[in-house]
Amino acid sequence: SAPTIDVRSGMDVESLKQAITEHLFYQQGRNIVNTSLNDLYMAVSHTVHDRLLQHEHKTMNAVFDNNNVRLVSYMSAEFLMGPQLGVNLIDLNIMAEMEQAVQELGFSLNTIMAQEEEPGLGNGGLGRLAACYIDSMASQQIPAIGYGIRYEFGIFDQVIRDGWQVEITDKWLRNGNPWESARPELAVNVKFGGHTESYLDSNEYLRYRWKPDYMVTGIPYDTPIMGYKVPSCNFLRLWKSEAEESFDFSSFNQGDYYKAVEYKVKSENISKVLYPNDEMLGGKKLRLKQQYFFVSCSLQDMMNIHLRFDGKPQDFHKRWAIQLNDTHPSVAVAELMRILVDEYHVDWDVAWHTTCSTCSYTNHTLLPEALEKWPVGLFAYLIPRVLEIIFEINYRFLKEVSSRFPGDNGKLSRMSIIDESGEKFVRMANLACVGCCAINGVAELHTELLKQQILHDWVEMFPERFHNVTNGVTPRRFVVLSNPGLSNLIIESIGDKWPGKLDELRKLEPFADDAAFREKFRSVKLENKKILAALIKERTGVVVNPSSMFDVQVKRIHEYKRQHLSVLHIIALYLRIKQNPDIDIVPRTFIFGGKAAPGYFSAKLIIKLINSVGDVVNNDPDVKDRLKVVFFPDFNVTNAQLIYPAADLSEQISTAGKEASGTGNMKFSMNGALTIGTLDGANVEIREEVGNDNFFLFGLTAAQVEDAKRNGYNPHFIYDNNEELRNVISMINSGRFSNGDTNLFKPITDNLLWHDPFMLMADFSLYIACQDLVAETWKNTAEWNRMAILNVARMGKFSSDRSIQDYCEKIWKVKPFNIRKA
Ligand code: 26V
Repeated sequence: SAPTIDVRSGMDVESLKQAITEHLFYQQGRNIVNTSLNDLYMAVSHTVHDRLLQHEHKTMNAVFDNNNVRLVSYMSAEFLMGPQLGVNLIDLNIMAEMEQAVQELGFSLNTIMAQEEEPGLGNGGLGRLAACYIDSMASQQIPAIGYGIRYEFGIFDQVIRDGWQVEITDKWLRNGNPWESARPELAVNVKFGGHTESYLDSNEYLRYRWKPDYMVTGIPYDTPIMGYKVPSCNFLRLWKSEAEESFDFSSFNQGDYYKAVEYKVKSENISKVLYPNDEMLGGKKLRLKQQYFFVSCSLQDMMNIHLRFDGKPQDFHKRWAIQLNDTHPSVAVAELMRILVDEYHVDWDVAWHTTCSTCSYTNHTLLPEALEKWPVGLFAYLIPRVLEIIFEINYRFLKEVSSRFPGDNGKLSRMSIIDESGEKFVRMANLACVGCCAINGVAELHTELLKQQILHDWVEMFPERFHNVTNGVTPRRFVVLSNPGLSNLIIESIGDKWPGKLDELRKLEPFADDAAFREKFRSVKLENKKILAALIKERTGVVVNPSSMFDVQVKRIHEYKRQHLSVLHIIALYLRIKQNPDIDIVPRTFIFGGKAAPGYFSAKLIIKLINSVGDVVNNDPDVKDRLKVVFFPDFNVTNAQLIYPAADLSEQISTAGKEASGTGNMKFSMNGALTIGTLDGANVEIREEVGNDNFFLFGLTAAQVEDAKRNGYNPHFIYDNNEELRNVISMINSGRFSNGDTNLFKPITDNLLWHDPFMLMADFSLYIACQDLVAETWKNTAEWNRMAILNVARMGKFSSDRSIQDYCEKIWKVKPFNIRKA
């Protein structure tokens, strides 16, 4: 019998076609023959969104029917989501049906997917991790809400002009967003400014209330987050700030129209723009407002949900586990206390137990300059009642410290939430450590260094709070969606269970020794490289050879990540060619990508250096196209999905001890790139998993880096004693890459010779030697592909599903909730 068409939830081709056609007409006012690409994208996405809502609705009903379920609240100032259409088709398992439906309507699904403007609501690793984790929570059937900010402008778009980075506003909402639903009925208000006063309640208890200067309304916008081939669907709830309705009314009535408008602008500014936060934000008032705004909105929303279950306010921790993604939301500790104590009149000690039992904190960096602190004065001005609560938390906490460690004043001043060494600051990491029952690092090495270095005092005080949860990435987006060629090859060989159970990939190991499989694997990689080569041509004009080795470093530009170490290697190879034009050298295409914080001068100069070296090397006839250097502009999730699958060599070359984990390293390896890397972050564990023989290791260890610094590291001495290094640096200083300008790159070379805080000089010769080994290995295609296949086969540990299972067991104490069985 003919299938019955169901335009809202049917998963067959006919239903999808009908749904697309109806959305196109009734939502976009178009029909198939006169549609624009964006209207079509909107119609297809609304069709998918309908189906997600069905699952979301069922999931929420099942959860609200069950009084014993503990929910996870993943609080993050950033969610770097990437495009939504493709992953949702994979999660719903209707990619093939949608492809056919769209084709029968006369279009191509790839073109439609390429129309999506990604929500770039994050800077890099931290924000992308949050996106992978909400994907995995849904796939693991953990009831969870991701809470954050609906920035009107996400991370800036990068264009390259004359080799320099130029930032362009990210107007990601300009063509509409079919994935979100505003929920104005769930709006909440957030207080700012003013003063506090005490009063006696009806039981004669001393209470405090906050008389704010003004209030801002938070409107939640929900995006469904579908699990992979399971019925569970969670959501991401992002807050948009608006003027509180009743507030401007009074000033308007008094005729002060401009003041009312000014207040409206001030309110809406809070969720206007994402800070490109690899730069110091000390004192950025708006950033603190953003943090308090989204934390307060989220906690009020969570309390409303808790009360809907008939929960008592002090039992909040039984309903909710909060994960604080870095210290950006750590004001939650004080805000939850304020809500419990001031608004629900819970006793301080009971409220403190509730708060500590609810919250956990993930640290994402060891760099001391990245530790957040806010001037006390700013806190007092913006959120006076919250500051009073922090003082009270601190007073009680320091009493505890001095009774545990009598007479240790150093410890007292280091652990105090308030930094009183000069101008007073609120230390956000200390607030998080005091008020969270669990604290974790993001890779084994990172957690160890955290315990030895910046959080040492806290380990002595609360050893039981410390955990490691090694990061992971979602194989749905970064393998199944990004690399269909590889996915299909794996499915042909070991079946299709692996995307939801990545340890299954181990079954690929025997295929590493199968010449026919290796050949198919090689040809998949080559096809991916051809696609990227075409895109490189389109975006940069540079023609690259798909059969050359694609040597890739894509990530934020930062001195500790050492993009410039790779540049020194490129120049060394260029010099070898110039000295001996007939030299036998492995053809390589060096591909860089990444954004620099707009105020980070050195990072922007590194981008200019990469482009300048590229201009010379790419156009020198002596090179005979054996080396190409490309800076791929505007590295984002969309571009990343085309770059990882095309990489042969993954550069993970940060100074040991500086990269907390890295997650790009995992995406490369899962897509069959070999890694050249230091013993830093998750590289250590990746190498452990894939095997030492299948990983190109070089460089000082974190301990050696520290030792060298202690013993008076002298970069110039290394330079004096290494001829190749001297020639490389001289070539830069000669103006060869800067049209004779000998000053342009001086800030970089001077820094390397006289300071070199990230020890490029110390690692240079080890890196070059290791790269020579990489080149030797590349010449043996069978061996290279064998190693690459073993990398893919052994990456199971780095699925974000495993990370989420670790959080559930070690930290949240929550179990999967099967909505079919509920
Ligand atoms: C912030 C700042 C601000 C001040 C100037 C220097 C600086 C450097 C880095 C940062 C970012 C810190 C937070 C962060 O994004 N960490 C990243 O988190 C990823 C997910 O856990 C992890 O894989 C990366 O290694 C880590 O850098």
